[in-house]
Amino acid sequence: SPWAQEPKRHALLKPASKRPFNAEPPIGMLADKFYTPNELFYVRNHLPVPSINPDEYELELVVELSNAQSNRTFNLDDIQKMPKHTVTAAIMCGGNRRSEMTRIKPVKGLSWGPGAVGNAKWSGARLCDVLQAQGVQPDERLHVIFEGADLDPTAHPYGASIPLSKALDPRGDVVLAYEMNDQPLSRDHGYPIRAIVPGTVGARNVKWLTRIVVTDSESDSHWQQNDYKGFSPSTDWDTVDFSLAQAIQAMPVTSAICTPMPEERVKVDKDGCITVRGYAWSGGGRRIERVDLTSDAGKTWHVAQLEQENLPDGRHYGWSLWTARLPISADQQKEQHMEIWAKAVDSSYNVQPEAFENIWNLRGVLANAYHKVKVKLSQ
Ligand code: MTE
Ligand code: MO
Repeated sequence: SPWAQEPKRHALLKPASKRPFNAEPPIGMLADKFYTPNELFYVRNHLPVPSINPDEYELELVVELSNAQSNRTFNLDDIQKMPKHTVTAAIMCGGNRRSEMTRIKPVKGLSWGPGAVGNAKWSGARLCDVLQAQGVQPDERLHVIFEGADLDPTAHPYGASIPLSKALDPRGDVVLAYEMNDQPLSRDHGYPIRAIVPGTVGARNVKWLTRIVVTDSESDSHWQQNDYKGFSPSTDWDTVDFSLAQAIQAMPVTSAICTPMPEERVKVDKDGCITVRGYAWSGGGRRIERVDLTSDAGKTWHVAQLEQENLPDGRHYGWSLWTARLPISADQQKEQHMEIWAKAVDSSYNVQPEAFENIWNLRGVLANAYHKVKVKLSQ
């Protein structure tokens, strides 16, 4: 059975599906640490986890230009001997928070809560160094295809691609990573090497990387062509034409409340406030500028305190954790229940949409409306 070699997983990872293994950590723990502990980092596998012997591991690089083709093979040592680059990046699944979108109308996809995201420090060789050493020059028409060692039943590997301009940009911080939070990658997260494409949807961060192709077309894989794309709320399975939509690359701004959790009973403190914590993130290296919270459906907003790296905008790939103290009125305390809303604003002043109705799409991706959590109050 292809499932006989699956790794052991942490008991707190709650599976959305077991084969392939897909799981997110308890939301209440997600904002506890700026760097998500490796064993609690969400796992999104489309296929069985490949078992790779590091001594036999090979990474093939193919450069296909109109006038020339070159091939080169690297082993693990070759990659680890190159200058080591470390970048903090949140990885988020394109379907993160899908379960909230499903409440509007059913969608196809794993029912993710807000935990299909994690933040880590990734170390490895920079893809721009590898490509430059092979003489690859900037060209807006080209793409970089990544293939994994995980194969579907027809022996096709998991694959995805990114524009060459992102791969060659030294500020793009794309790395062939062999470490996650200073530890060797675990099998679930891509051992021995995965592509880390900061600011870009999780699907392009290909694990168990075995092949890189620089060429003039995007990956022809299912996941690049017929999945991870956005559509109008009126597009349905009878009318959808995947060839007309752009593959998701940079993700839109989003945030989520991690504590309190839905339906949790929260104690109002002696100053008449409750404390709310969560995360916020935007794709494309856009820093989070602000997170706003309301407990009265937007009549009054309270600005959260941010915990984030001090990095220039455009190259700010990690998430921001935030904490807010929300004053609770006497009326709310009497009613004993209320709803908290969170919305984030990024450095381009992009802001989350208020509701899911107008961003609903049949695959349930890009689910970034305000996060709304109902809680109960106690004295
Ligand atoms: N890479 C391979 N080879 N196979 C996969 O199934 N899943 C992708 C991406 N890379 C996938 C892959 C998707 S959709 C996501 S969201 C991220 O890996 C999840 O990364 P993680 O499991 O390390 O959190
Ligand atoms: Mo994903």
